[in-house]
Amino acid sequence: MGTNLTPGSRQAGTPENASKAARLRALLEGPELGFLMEAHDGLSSKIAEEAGFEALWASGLSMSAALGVRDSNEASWTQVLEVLEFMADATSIPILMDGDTGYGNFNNVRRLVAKLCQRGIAGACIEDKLFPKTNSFIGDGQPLADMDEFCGKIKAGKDSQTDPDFVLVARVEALISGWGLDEALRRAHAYRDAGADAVLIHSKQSSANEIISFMQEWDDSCPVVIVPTTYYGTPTGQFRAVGVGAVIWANHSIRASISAMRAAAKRIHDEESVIGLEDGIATVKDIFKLVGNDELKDAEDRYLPTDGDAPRGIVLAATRGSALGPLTEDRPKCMVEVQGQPLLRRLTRSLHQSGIRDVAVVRGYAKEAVDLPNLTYIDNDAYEATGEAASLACALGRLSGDTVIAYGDILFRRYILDALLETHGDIVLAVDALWRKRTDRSESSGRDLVQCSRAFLPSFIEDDPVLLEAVVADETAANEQTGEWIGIARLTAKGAELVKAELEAMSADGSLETADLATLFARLAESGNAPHVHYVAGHWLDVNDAFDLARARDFL
Ligand code: SPV
Ligand code: MG
Repeated sequence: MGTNLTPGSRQAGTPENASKAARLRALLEGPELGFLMEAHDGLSSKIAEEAGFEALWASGLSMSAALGVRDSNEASWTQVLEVLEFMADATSIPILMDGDTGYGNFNNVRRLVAKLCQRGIAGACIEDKLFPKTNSFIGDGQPLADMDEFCGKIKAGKDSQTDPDFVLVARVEALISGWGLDEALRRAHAYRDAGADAVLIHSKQSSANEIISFMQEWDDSCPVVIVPTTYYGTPTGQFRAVGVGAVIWANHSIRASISAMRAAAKRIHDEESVIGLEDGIATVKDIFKLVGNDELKDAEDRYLPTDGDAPRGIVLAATRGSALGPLTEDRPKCMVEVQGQPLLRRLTRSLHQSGIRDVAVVRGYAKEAVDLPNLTYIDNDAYEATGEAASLACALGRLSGDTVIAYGDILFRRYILDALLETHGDIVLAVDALWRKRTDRSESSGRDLVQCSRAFLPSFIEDDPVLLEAVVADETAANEQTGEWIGIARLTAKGAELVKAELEAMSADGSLETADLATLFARLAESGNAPHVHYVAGHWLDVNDAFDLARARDFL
């Protein structure tokens, strides 16, 4: 909606970028019977456009009713103008405004028309009755305006339009007031001669006879618009056959909504519950869709500051952690609680505290159990047969810009991440130099031992970058340059591109499925894009088994 025009459905000969007024004009003047659907606010306008209507009737009756007042000019013209503005903003189709009697004399019509043009309203319909108006279906014999005075209003309106295609429709109430066909035709001709772009001939009979008679006498010198509210039983084909220009379905949106709202309110009141209703009404998501929340999300991405360009987080949490036994029967280990909170909650809080608010979690095992709020979830449904590199590949779409990658089963002191975020290098791994102090590692722990270009010795000075050289196969192959990657990596935009390219290469050569992330980083080192190493000295842990869990409690 909004700017989503459907050119195919437009009246032939109207260019796609024509103004709304030009499109309303084409709809009235075109060879096909046109239809205008009543709308009374932004939402009903959107719904009418969604249904396929090419123009809207901003009904005075309906707009008044929606405001809870009578169709007797109780809402001021500027209040109506405000409603119209919402309607016009909400849609891309033209609006014909029900201008009642013009809110006063010729001078009021001048101002009304000028304002409508300013607000992008395509046309107005004014009727030859007296201010304050009375709805045509109330009583009999409503007084008509003096014909010449009304012609002056039409002239004044036409002289005031700033859009050359603005449509002024003159509504003839002679049949409503019981003056008969001749008076109706006399007035219709006079109004056309005064400059009206179309005439609306209104009737409150239950048959279309007087409308058909009018059409048979009409000389076709301008389009005729009708409102078959009371003679709704007449097949639409008959209106086509007699050359009607457009039909207004004048109040059906508000009437439909009254019935629906009344039934819903009564049921909720009587049942003291919404259970019975829920399946039959629009969803909240439907509301979001109608009002275009997706567009707002896109705009936020474009215009809102991105936390000072804070990195985005990717947490890999697809594995079960079977060494934790029954604790991970119904949840993966990232959701195992440590002192009353899931590990993942603690981890994401650490990320948040370091300014990383936009965090995606790659889930796999028991993914339904990973349901913490305010996180984006990505699923690795092949988690049983794949490793961490494959999980990261599931988040390929998120690998752009500054990024922090973390395993979902780690805890660390905040300064580690803060310091890592300060480092240089396109890919930087936090590596524990004191890895040998981590004793009692079980078989299941799968440590990421890595060999670095320089060791972290007592004399270590951070000058030249330390680079990752290789993955160390097992502890017996370790030397003094060995450290343990703690499961956190920081990437710049370029680093993210390098990682992405390597993941793609691994996918191509078949090694992606089972690889862990240390292997991915070692491959980058081999291909001349060695990740930098940022040494830390303890102050972190990962959780693989019950011992780790006990350590985690102490850690906190
Ligand atoms: C309206 O919809 O407000 C109209 C049409 O003016 S009718 O109610 O039929 O008069
Ligand atoms: Mg009206």
